[in-house]
Amino acid sequence: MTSPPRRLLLLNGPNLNLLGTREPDVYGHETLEDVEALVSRTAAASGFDVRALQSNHEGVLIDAVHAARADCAGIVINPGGLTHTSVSLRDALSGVALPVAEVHISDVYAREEFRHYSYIRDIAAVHVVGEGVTGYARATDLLIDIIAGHADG
Ligand code: CA2
Repeated sequence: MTSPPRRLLLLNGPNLNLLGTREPDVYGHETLEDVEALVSRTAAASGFDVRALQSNHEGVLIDAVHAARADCAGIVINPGGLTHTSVSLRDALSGVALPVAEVHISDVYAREEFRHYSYIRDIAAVHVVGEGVTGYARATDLLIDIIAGHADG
């Protein structure tokens, strides 16, 4: 049997390109570039590389999930507002059958009720919420543990 590719897909959904430019009280001061560098550094420490994509378009994110089937071992995703609305993104993630780590910078459970429900949560192997941008690093490590067979959730 061939071993899984040592690559992760990092996906950030709508509006996360605005990180570090507005609402620092909710999302902090770090930029999307900082997030991508953090995840790349974290993954590299375990010998993984990272393909990073941010999009404001649901279909672009879905296409990236489909493409990950070919050459990625897992997906770290902050789906942004699509978390709470998108059956199609959920279907894509469950369709490719790669382990998924769902990350939210803010504590969605301490915010408006419409942010409490996630279409992704029950299909994600890892769920990290409310730890700020550093939550991406913990989610990456947990996902790599699962890929490497060192943990089961
Ligand atoms: O806490 C998170 O990471 C969220 O996924 C962020 C989404 C929100 O819809 C989710 O409920 C929780 C929103 C991303 C918007 O990002 C911005 C960043 C800076 C300024 C404005 C928006």
